[in-house]
Amino acid sequence: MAFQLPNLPYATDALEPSIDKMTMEIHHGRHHKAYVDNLNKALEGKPDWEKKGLDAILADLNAVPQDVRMAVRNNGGGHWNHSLFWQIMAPKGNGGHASSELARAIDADLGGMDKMKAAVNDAGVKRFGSGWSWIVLGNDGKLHVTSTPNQDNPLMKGVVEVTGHPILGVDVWEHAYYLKYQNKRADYLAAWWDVVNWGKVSELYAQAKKH
Ligand code: MN3
Repeated sequence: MAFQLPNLPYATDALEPSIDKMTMEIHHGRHHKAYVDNLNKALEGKPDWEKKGLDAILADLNAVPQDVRMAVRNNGGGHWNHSLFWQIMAPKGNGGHASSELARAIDADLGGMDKMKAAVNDAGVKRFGSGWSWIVLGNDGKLHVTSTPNQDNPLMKGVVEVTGHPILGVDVWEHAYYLKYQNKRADYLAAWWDVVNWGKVSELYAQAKKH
């Protein structure tokens, strides 16, 4: 069972005006597809690794054969990160609200919704070059805002600064926003909150709490 490109849970124009149709088409159909194809190429002839599952592979990259470790880190991370990204977005007005449990944790750990958004935006804007800004549930049971370079992911123990289970992640690679926002990453991040699927983020928080 090779890794597969997941379908988008909405049409490519569904996130307008925050994210334009052409960006979604290229981002999902070409960028994400390339991560999936290259991950499958890296693990070709290594069925044990495919069976292990992507979460477990990313959490223990040092166990991946050295000759394909960097390809798995980049493309496995890319596949995982984008699969999350599509799920945690919804058309404007359809994203629902944070569950009371999640809202309480955001208040307690991140100073409330406004401060949390400012922290995620700040981490995204300050990420030099390409990467992601995240909210993770840490091993301490608290929420943390963090950022990773390239396609690194907070599951990658021994690789990233802050490990934890991601419940929200925003792509700050130029390919995620350049057609519409050009160099204005902060404007993209500001508009992005309109299309967050809080129902899904709440679900991911509840799942992460069970781990
Ligand atoms: Mn991307």
